[in-house]
Amino acid sequence: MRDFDKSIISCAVTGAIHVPTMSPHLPITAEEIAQEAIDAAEAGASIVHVHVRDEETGEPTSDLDLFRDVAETVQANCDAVVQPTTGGGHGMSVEERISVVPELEPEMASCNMGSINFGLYQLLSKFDEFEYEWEEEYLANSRDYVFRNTFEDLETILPTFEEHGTMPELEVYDVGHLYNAKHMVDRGILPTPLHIQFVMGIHGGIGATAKNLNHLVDVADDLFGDEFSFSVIGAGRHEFPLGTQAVSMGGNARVGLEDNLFLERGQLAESNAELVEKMVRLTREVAGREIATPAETREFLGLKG
Ligand code: KMH
Ligand code: ZN
Repeated sequence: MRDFDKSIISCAVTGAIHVPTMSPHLPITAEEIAQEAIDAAEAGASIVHVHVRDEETGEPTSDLDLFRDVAETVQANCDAVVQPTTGGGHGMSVEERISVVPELEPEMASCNMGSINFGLYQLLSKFDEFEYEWEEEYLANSRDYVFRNTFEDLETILPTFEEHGTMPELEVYDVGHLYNAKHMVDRGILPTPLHIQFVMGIHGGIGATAKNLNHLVDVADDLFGDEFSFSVIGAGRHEFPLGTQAVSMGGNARVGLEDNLFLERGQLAESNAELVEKMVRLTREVAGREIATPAETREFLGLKG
C-alpha cells in the first residue's frame, strides 16, 4: 500500500440509494447538492462525490446540465475535488452513466469494477408510505436489478477516463473486483497507481465486517504491492466503524448521506457536514492522523487539478 501520513475524507452528498421519504435532509436540487458539498468541504472533506436528482421529484437522473451546475457552483466556492459518479442510479444505461466524463472532463470520477446484484428492496419494510410515486417502485425493482459493469463495459469506460485525464476511483464491491482490476492493469488498460474504494455492506456485495476489510486490503497488497491506496465506504451503520478501521490502517474514509443517513443510532444526520465532522474527530482521536487538504489530496493522487 502507498504511504500517506494524512487521511483523505470523501463525502458522498446525495447518491442514488436513498429516496426522499427516508430523510428530509437528503439534498435534491442542484443548489442544495452544491451547498451540501461546499459545507462538507468546509468541514474537512477534500473530495465531494456527486450524483444529481430530478429537481421536482428527487429521482436520480443523469442530466448533464445538473452535473455541470453542481460542479461549477462547488468549484466557485471551495477547492474540493469534485468527483461525479459514473455509477449513476438503478435503471440507467452504461452510456448514460459514463457521459459525464467526456462532457465535464472532471479530475476524478467513480469507476465501478464489476457487476453485482444491487438490492434496495430490503429498505421497503421501513416505510408504509412514500412521498413520491417513483420511490416505492425504484426500491422494489431492485430485486431484479443487475448493476452492470461487464469486462466489455470496462474496456470502453477505462480508456474514456484516460482520454480525458480523469482519475478513476475504483469502486470494489467484492473480492473478485480486485482481480478484475488486476486483469485490466495487466492488459495495459488501467494505469497504476490505483486508488481503490472498498464498498462494503451493499445487498449483493461483500459484508461490512472488520475481517472482510482486512482481507480486501491483504488481497490488494498481494495484487498491487505499493501501487495502490484505498478508501472505505461502510453502508448504513457500518460507516463509522469501518471508516475508523480504514484510517487506522493507513487508508481513507468516505462518509455522506449517499451511504448513511444517521449520525448515531436513531438520530438522523441533519447535514453531510455533520457526518464529515464526526469522521474528522474519529480520524484525529482514534487514528492520530491529520486530514488531507484538497491540495494534498490532488498531489497524492496525481490529479490534473
Ligand atoms: N453508490 C455506492 C454504493 C458510484 O456512484 O459510482 C458507491 C458509489 C459508486 O458511490
Ligand atoms: Zn455514488
